[in-house]
Amino acid sequence: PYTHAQLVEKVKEKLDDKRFEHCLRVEKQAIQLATENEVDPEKAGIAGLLHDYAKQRSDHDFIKVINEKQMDPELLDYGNAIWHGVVGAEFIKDELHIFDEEILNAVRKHTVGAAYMTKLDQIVYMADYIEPGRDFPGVDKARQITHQNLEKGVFYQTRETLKYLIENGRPIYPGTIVTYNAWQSAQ
Ligand code: DGI
Ligand code: FE
Ligand code: FE
Ligand code: FE
Repeated sequence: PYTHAQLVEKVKEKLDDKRFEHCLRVEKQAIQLATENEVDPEKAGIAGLLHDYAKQRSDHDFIKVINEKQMDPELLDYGNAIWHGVVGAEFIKDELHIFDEEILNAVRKHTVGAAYMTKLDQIVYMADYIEPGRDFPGVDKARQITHQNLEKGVFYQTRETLKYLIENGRPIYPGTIVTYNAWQSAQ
């Protein structure tokens, strides 16, 4: 297996500086949230470091993996925003030889969430949203809610993301709506 330092190098190789630095901040934020929520901070850190590993792959690369691995063809109706997590985990397996399904699932769910999310899934989802480099209206509220109650943070992010997508006329991946409905009771 690759050492932590080698994984950092691999991530750096595949991303521009801005995106790479975001990944380092998500790693740190995930470790902090893991500590607050009694989750294995090492797993959370690795998942945070790797979550956007595939973010700068071409559409062609993603489409090839979706077809070759016979993933849900409905994925083809979306784009990089959805693919880099759901499909991106396949690049992490194939190129970085990480086979821990808890880590891979946290990467898969980091953009869209899911009806069922482990604490680790929730941590990576929220760390990506509240890492200190994020600056959007509502981010401080998101930070406050998340540190107080991780599950409330999940619902808050899902709701805000849906509002943002609708206001901007963007397509909604059905999984995003599934997440929103499933997490109602957390609010
Ligand atoms: O990769 P990051 O920029 O760090 O963050 P992310 O993976 O959470 O989100 C990537 C983008 O995906 C972000 O601009 C919001 C967008 N997104 C999330 N859910 C959906 C979505 N875009 C579409 N079209 N549909 C969704 O359901
Ligand atoms: Fe992402
Ligand atoms: Fe996210
Ligand atoms: Fe990210």
